[in-house]
Amino acid sequence: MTDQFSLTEDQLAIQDMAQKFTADEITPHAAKWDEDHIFPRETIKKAADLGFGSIYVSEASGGIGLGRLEAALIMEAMAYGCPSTSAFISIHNMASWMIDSFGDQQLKDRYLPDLVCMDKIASYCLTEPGSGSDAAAMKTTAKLEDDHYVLNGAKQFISGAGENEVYVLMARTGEDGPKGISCFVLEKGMEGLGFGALEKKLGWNSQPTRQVLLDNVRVPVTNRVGAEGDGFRFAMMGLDGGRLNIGACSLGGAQRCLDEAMAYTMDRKQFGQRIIDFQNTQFTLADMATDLEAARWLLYTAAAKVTANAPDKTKFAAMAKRLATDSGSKIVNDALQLFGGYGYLQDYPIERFWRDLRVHSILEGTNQVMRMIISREMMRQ
Ligand code: FAD
Ligand code: 2MC
Repeated sequence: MTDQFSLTEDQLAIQDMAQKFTADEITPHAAKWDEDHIFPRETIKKAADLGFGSIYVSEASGGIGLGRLEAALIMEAMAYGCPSTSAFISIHNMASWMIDSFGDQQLKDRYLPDLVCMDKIASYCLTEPGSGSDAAAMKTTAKLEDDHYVLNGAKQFISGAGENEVYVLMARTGEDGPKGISCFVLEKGMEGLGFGALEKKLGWNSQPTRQVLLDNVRVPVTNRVGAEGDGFRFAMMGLDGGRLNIGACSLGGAQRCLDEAMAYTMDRKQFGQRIIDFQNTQFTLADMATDLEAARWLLYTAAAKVTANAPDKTKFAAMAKRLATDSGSKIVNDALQLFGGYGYLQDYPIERFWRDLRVHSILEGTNQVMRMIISREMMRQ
């Protein structure tokens, strides 16, 4: 199992560990987390005990220093139980990686020890009420006053806001456009840092989403990540990996629903025969499996490219996110159809996966933005 189209022994072992963790700690509880909107902080901490909070944070900073394919395997495995919780852990990984990759040593020393073990959890704050897809049009300002920046503005749709302790936040320190944006680390409890009301959502109910509100928040200069003006580039580099993970969460959710649909259609009978004995069912299942494998292997290829810092990594990450999230949602929708009316009930997990995966085509860059990135790169190359 070591040729270029197979996972290595180490990767299989990581996948196995993540699958076992999911079966024991996530799958039995995910429906309740969704129904009662429970944020499973204790389970997330147990995931961090296995290193899943710092998958691609360097070993020098206390992380487990793995590559993006390993991260995708872990996210895919955890999403088999709960896509929302898996994606939440992915966002923390993305924000922690930005501090590790672009922060200076004092910033790493101050924040990463608590982040790698997830005693503290990090949010990623890019989107604003007036700038979602056009992220570089952000209006939040950071004005330098002696040894502090003073931040004012609002961030929209922030996963973990209000619960999390650390906020990796992009704000404008200079000119209009991407080159005037810098990256900062903020902490819950800083004066003037507030949160909006809890958003009521279609899915992703195991984690809170709120606005982050900035009213003259004084942030020490030492909390700036990297140089002034580099924040947008850091944010985009973070998203190259984040998008792989969101795609992987769709793969895990789709695999779960495919497995559930196989089992259900083998059991359920109509017209005197099993649902799976109708050729329509077999063809539907065959297409679901084929589309899932195609998306999975593009995603694994893209992950290897991001690890290797390949010149076409951004294009491949966008392609993989687009395909895995669209295919994942279609596969879950087909599974729901094969369940008939029962797929629509909360007695079965399909409707939860349907709701949770829907947002993956929207966040971390909509799938229209993914097409924009892909076509731009095609024209450039
Ligand atoms: P808009 O940008 O207003 O887009 C509306 C529609 O127009 C979309 O269909 C879009 O594809 C389309 N569109 C826009 N521009 C173009 C174009 N040039 N060509 C073609 N079509 C276009 N953000 C964070 O920073 N941190 C988070 O933790 C976070 N978590 C989130 C959690 C949830 C549950 C949700 C729903 C969102 C989250 N987001 C987060 C925000 C998310 O990234 C944005 O919602 C997303 O980027 C889209 O921005 P928008 O919602 O403003 O939509
Ligand atoms: N890696 C490194 N640098 C990058 C990059 C990447 N992946 N993408 C862009 N850049 C650089 C780019 O090279 C350019 O620098 P330079 O002029 O020096 O070459 C600079 O950043 C500006 O890039 P663009 O000119 O492409 O910027 P533009 O404003 O035209 O569009 C776009 C960028 C549309 C791709 C970006 O705004 C985008 O990704 N929008 C979607 C927003 C998004 O994904 N939000 C997700 C929020 S997080 C979330 O949803 C969660 C759930 C956590």
